[in-house]
Amino acid sequence: MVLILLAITTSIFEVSMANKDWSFGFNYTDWWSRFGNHQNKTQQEPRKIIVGGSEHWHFGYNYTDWAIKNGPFYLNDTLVFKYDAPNATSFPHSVYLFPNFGSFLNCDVKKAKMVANPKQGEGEGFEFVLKRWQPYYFACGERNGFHCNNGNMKFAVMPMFRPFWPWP
Ligand SMILES: *[C@@H]1O[C@H](CO)[C@@H](O)[C@H](O)[C@H]1NC(C)=O
Ligand SMILES: *[C@@H]1O[C@H](CO)[C@@H](O)[C@H](O)[C@H]1NC(C)=O
Ligand SMILES: *[C@@H]1O[C@H](CO)[C@@H](O)[C@H](O)[C@H]1NC(C)=O
Ligand SMILES: *[C@@H]1O[C@H](CO)[C@@H](O)[C@H](O)[C@H]1NC(C)=O
Ligand SMILES: *[C@@H]1O[C@H](CO)[C@@H](O)[C@H](O)[C@H]1NC(C)=O
Ligand SMILES: [Cu+2]
Repeated sequence: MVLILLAITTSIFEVSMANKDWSFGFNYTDWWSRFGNHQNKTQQEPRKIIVGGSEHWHFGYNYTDWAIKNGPFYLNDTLVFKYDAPNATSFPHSVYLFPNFGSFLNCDVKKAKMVANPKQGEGEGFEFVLKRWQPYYFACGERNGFHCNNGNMKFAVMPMFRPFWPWP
């Protein structure tokens, strides 16, 4: 998470350095057009986001990359995890939450809490609402961390407050 924040901060810094207007004070119009929330009012309702998009929740997709490209996520947004129930030829998946960054980094599934079992991803999928202002560390808990470690089935989310000022 710290690394992600650092990367974002760095990229903002680089863009701002490239913009010479900034040396003459803060241009709010310009700032907004670059970094502001461009969603209009109808889009400021909480969103429902399918984790992985059309890839759904499976082994081998880079969910960290997905989370960076599809973020930021906001409070009360819903993440939807879609995965088929296991059958004779497919492996099960699940959704676990790690209590802290360390166990997330190491895919220490024993310390994690299961929030959806291998059957709950069927059909419309398992819905998880980002209710609290805290980092969430998601992963698949199957095969004692193998899917998390080797299958990239993990990502972190820090929901943000929606901007409360109106923008026409
Ligand atoms: C601020 O930025 C906008 C958009 O780039 C530009 O149109 C405007 O002239 C700038 N205002 C000032 C005071 O530099
Ligand atoms: C807001 O965004 C939605 C979806 O993109 C669009 O259908 C709608 O026309 C937009 N409304 C305004 C006022 O721009
Ligand atoms: C997944 O994507 C992230 C961010 O783009 C990247 O840093 C990381 O190396 C990727 N992981 C793998 C295993 O490709
Ligand atoms: C999220 O939803 C709850 C319950 O609907 C509501 O009380 C709360 O104010 C909402 N929080 C935000 C930041 O929108
Ligand atoms: C098992 O599940 C996979 C993935 O959901 C599916 O593609 C496959 O057809 C299923 N196989 C059987 C025998 O049901
Ligand atoms: Cu899995």
